[in-house]
Amino acid sequence: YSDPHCSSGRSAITHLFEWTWSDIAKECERFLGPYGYCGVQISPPNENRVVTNPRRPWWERYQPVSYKLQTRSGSEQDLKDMVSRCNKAGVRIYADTVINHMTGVGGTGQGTAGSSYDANQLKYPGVPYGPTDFNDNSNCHTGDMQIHNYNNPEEVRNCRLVGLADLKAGKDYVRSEIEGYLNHLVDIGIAGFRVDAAKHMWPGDLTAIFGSVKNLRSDVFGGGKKPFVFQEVIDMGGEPIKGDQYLGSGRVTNFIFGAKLAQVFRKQNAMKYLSNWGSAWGMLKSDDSVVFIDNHDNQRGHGGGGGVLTHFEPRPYKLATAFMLAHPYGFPRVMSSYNFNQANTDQGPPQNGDMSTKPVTINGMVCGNGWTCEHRWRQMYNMVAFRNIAGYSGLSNWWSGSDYQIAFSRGNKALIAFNLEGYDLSKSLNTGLPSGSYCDVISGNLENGGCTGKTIDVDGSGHASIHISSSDKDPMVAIHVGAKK
Ligand code: LM2
Ligand code: CA
Repeated sequence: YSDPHCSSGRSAITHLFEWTWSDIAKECERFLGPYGYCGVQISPPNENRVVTNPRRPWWERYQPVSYKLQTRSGSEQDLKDMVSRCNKAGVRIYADTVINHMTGVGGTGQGTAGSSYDANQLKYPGVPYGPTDFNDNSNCHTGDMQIHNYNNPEEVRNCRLVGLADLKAGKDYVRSEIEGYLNHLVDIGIAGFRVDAAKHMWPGDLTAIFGSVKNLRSDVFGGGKKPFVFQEVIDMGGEPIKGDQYLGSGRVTNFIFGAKLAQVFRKQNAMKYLSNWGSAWGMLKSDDSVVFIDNHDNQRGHGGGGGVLTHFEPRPYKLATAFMLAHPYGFPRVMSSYNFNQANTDQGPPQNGDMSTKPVTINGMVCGNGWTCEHRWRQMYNMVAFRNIAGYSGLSNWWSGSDYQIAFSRGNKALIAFNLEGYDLSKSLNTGLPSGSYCDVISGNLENGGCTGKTIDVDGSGHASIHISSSDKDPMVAIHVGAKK
């Protein structure tokens, strides 16, 4: 379950948070395929509760009403069309699956596919689930049925997360409904699953569920392939529930990664200490991790959030993302956001008057209509290409100068250098690269045989004179053998 099934030579995904399926299909064809992204994490594709107060918040999608594939991102037909077009473009689709719970308890209403629900009586006829399919006071002992104590794993897994009706995933019927949903997505041609709130599920239930899910479509992926599974476990190191308890059913989202890099790129912890970046920092093994600088939760203070870098601080955010993509540790996910008022952590995606989602407009390389599209920033997409070119080459030629100056290579394929000091870096460094004239892919591109940004010359011994001014827009340079004059 830990192979993302990227098409050949690709190595990073993006999360197109709240995009519609038709916009994602177009983005696969016009951008993600050509620019070398491996895949896309999509918002939950199943029917969710329609929340109108606040007005259609992003988090309504984390309140399932059924497993029908109709949401504000589109219909089942739209989803199928997107998956097949993206697969054709060499881009994989990973579905965000919410299988720990249904809606918040209390109240009645409708879902995005028109199914009714009665959360007073725990009835979800669109599945159908009834009251006996949920955990109750026989296995959740907190009185109010809510989770309060994160030091008690039974409470975290059997009680209600922020009041959400908690499914009894140990029950055969519940498992079979969840498996039916996941198999439906596999039939459509998706490559894997992000598992929302995995921390709130028993690892044994997850291994049983994924153990029964079909193999991926052989016409797309070849025979005998298990879906890629990455499980959302917020483990900052201080609780009895640990990420490594979930490795039997796939990878785990690594939350220490973004928190630690935020400190480094905010100059609260010396960058030179990154020389042993990886398990030595209390993180999972590289092959067990999905890594990211921020996600849709913690960029707005939800999901254990706060303190991470986001697109609201573009300079350190680009530096941290470039480090993530340059370094071999983990399987990286680039966040792609919409703009929002930071005082309003509920705000949903850009919406029309009728509450439908606004399309992503494209002007040159930039997105409009309130979509931020970090994945289209030059520094991001060029570092995705850098990672693809680096491939399996290990980290080499580690160099550090003062506290906030580092450089490293990826074998004889690529080199990156950073200078966060308040003064310039000028230094001859061993790049490990073949001699030649390379374009710095941070300050520009290789176009018509020339560099639109800085040029860096590597001599016959593999050395290059690296110059990074403290006042550079992005105080880093990156070169690779795919962008040579
Ligand atoms: C997660 N991890 O396991 C995410 O980190 C977390 O952000 C998700 O909550 C959670 N799982 C459920 O998928 C998000 C959001 C919450 C929101 C829930 C459900 O962060 O704010 O809760 O989705 O939509 C909302 C209200 C909350 C209310 C709840 C139930 O904000 O006040 O609780 O709905 O009605 C009474
Ligand atoms: Ca649970």
